[in-house]
Amino acid sequence: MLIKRPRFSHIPGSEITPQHLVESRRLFMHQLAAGALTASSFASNALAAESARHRLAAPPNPAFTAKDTPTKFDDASSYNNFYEFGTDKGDPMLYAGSLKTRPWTIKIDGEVKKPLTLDIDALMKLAPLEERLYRLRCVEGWSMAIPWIGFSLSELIRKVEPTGNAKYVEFTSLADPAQMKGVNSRILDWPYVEGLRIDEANHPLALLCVGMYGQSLLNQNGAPVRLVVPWKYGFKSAKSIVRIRFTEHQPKTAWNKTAPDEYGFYSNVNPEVAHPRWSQATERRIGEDGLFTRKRKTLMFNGYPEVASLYSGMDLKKFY
Ligand SMILES: Nc1nc2c(c(=O)[nH]1)N[C@H]1C(S)=C(S)[C@@H](COP(=O)(O)O)O[C@H]1N2
Ligand SMILES: [Mo]
Repeated sequence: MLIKRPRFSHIPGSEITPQHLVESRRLFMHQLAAGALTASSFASNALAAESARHRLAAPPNPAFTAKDTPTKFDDASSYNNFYEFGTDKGDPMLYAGSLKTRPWTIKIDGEVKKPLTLDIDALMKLAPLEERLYRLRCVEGWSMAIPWIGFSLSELIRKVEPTGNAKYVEFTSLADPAQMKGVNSRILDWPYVEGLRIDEANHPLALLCVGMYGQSLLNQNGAPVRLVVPWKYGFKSAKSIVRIRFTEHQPKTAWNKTAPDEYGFYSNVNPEVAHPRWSQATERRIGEDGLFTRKRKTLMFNGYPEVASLYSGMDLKKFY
């Protein structure tokens, strides 16, 4: 997120991004087809194997596929917010390589009848994986459309059987200064904590996400598991989650603790409620950043009107 209003500057994909591996594979196939494969193509072959290792198959779910053109993989994996690795957009790509995502354990506890401690590979088999193209709108005023892979968070909630006291769900990200250089800075009150009301968490749109663009999540995008809540500002979608706790009281979230007048608990995308320091009425779609490109109008609930009933009778100016 931000302290100061940022200016978008395009960060070119690194030489080492998996997209580069994909490109190499394409080249390899091309050479293969052209019969021009020689010993010198051996290197691309190794790159192809590396790319295949991350492949994650999931059929697209048409009911959750936005009409938008997907953002380029290179942009989605190089222009990131993940303050545990630094505050610049390019920091996560540069520094998240130090995060070890196996073994990885997620604890699900609090107000549930069946608490669970799950290994990430077991979590990934809890429900069928599917691909969903969702818009992601950052509070900073930019957006993307990303083909995420995962399943509805409600699938997990069902398995742990929340008690009658479970009114909220709290999500905690890993905060290990040994693996995450940004955690040594005091820019946020670590660990990164986010939360949802339980009915929001149970909405089918709320996605427990383990992949994107046909492969497992890259570290900079929140590997091995993150949340994606497409009708809320991006910061609600906590990355690299280690704990999911069901609570009776509203969780204290990291951004709300840091700047309560700027970041509320709900944080629904709302073009009518300005951030105290800038309007939220428009957005820049990453990849459409040409000199003469018009900004897009931001849509209520980020263009997911089906969630409106969750907030009926609520003053969304007050509960921002
Ligand atoms: N743990 C953690 N989760 C986080 C953040 C963060 O700094 N730390 N940034 C948030 C913000 S502000 C946004 S916009 C999205 C960005 O997700 P992306 O980089 O995969 O597009 O992640 C969110 N999740
Ligand atoms: Mo954000």
